Amino acid sequence: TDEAMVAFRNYGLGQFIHWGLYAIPGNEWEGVSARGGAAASEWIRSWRGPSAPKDWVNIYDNLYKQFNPKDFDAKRWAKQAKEMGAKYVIFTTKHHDGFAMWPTKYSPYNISKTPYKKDIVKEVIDAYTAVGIDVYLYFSVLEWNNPDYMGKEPKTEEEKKKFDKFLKYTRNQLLELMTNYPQMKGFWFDGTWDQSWIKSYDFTYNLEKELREKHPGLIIGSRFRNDEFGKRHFDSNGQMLGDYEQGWERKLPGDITWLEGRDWDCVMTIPPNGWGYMKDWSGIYTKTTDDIIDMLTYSASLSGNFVLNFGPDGQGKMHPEEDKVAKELGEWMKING
Ligand code: FUL
Repeated sequence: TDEAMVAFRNYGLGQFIHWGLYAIPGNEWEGVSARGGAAASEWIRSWRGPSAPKDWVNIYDNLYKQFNPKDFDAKRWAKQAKEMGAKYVIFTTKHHDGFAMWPTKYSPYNISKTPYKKDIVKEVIDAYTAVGIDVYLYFSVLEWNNPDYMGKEPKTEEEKKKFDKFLKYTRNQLLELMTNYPQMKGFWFDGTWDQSWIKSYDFTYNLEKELREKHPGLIIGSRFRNDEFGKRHFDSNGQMLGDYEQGWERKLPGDITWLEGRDWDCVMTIPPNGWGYMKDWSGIYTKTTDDIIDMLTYSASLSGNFVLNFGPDGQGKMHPEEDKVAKELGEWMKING
């Protein structure tokens, strides 16, 4: 609805949280760093090559047996976000590894099977909602460990059947999230880049209609479907405000005229890349609070929301550098926000 979009337009600053099983290794395993390869932090399950531990995927897929974050306190996160001046939070309900942070009925690979057991999505939603911060759910369609997920356009009858099953599963999980957490405001989709999803026109069209009918005012990010159809609600841009391969250079993007007249947000990390927890931040250029303020004010000048990412560790604590930026940004926001 219009009111929902007005709220979205007025957020200014948001918080992104990437938290899942990848927080346990924190970009390294038994002293060996995964840095440098394509497999940074939340992508670490794809760690390959000579530096990767033998049997790595199997080790990764069993990490859930150790997930028991003793320092996790959603209220503390929410308080920090509030003091930082964030008006909305985007939380990873399920990243590309397919592990669900809520006790989904539709897959056994979920939080209830960990020693922690409790529903983390619920804890996050309750805590943030209580301090007046709107909650959006990050949802990866792509699932690395799901045999029904193709990663390509299904061709044979058998592939079509499998993919059909996968689409039904995706729909079930989305409806489940909206039913379980009616306070949520929207979905920030991801992992929707391959042809199997992109070409499911009828499915995505009907799904969007159904989701919005069941949850009036639901806001859906552009990565739902990366075409004009998908861009109806807002453009979600990753790392757009800096050259993250080379490190942040206070360099503004070239042509951003396409953002004019659109609703958008830009999500950014403090280190050059990597959204989930990384233990070791040494030797990489990390953005300073001044850099962040530059990006935030620049986004605001183009009527976009700026979203700062946090990757808590396996116990539920933010990285000390993230704590520092949050505090300094909060002080600035109190005066200028
Ligand atoms: C990308 C993902 O592959 C990254 O892991 C991260 O979640 C980023 C926000 O979006 O598409």
